[in-house]
Amino acid sequence: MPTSTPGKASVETTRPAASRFRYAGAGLAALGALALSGCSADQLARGYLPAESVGATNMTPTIQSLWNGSWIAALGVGVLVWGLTIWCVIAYRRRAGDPEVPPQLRYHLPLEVMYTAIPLFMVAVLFYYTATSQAAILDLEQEPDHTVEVVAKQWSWDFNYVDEDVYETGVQAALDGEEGAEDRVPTLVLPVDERVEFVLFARDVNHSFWIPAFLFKMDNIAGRENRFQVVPTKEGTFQGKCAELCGEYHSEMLFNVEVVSREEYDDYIAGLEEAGQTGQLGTELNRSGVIETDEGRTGGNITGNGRNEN
Ligand SMILES: [Cu+2]
Repeated sequence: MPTSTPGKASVETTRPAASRFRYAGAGLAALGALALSGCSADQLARGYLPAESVGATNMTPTIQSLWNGSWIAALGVGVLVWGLTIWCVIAYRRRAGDPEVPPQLRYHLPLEVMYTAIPLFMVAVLFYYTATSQAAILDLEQEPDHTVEVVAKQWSWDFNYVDEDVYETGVQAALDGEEGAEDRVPTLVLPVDERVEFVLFARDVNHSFWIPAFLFKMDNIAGRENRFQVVPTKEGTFQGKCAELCGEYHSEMLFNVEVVSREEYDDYIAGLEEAGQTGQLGTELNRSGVIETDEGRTGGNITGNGRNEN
């Protein structure tokens, strides 16, 4: 027989449902306004990454989805945590007539297991996607169609086209307010849809080879050799820059990247030959005494080129 519990209803102090909906509605409206202010569906879809990165290389879809997935996961967790926090603050705030100390829930084992296990699971998921993406991005298993040595120096770049045995060399961009600075920086020319392996060196201090449209950068470390491969998949002109603070004119350490058809690439290489830019710009140009190239990691031309002359 069910019996009534006299007095139970008299301690009911929760707010009317309509009031709670008003709080939730205001919160959602604020979030919506934040999300929608000044952004298009396009920008949102690519997570505010540069527009020119869409389809730029074989790896940009992987990087794009890792970026977007991480943000969606982080925002989901954020909204849940903020939502629960705000709900607790409002629903369980102290009211007149409440006891001095509310019921204490410490040493609640299931709760503690839950808030250990769930973050571990989330970190494991993020780790999995990061590790698999990174392994794909840094994979060197395939035979490249071209090898380009990217030699960073204060404050410009040399590009050695290893298979073609030609080079391009640059000087820093003089950013003096005059138009056309981008025409005076070195240009890296790559054939579209062909796999290129970059071999990164530094002549003096550490630098970083960054093509923002490729959504990827890698450091040029003094005395080390770093490598990565990529397949540019979209013709066009992109900007490149140094992404490691390397001294006074770091901001002028700029270059262009032109992804062109195979015919244009061959023309470009022929032009370098005609200009007499044959051979490779090796370690003989390194700043003496600063660099000791790591002998155990030879691979590119530069490591075996004139290193005894220093
Ligand atoms: Cu630099």
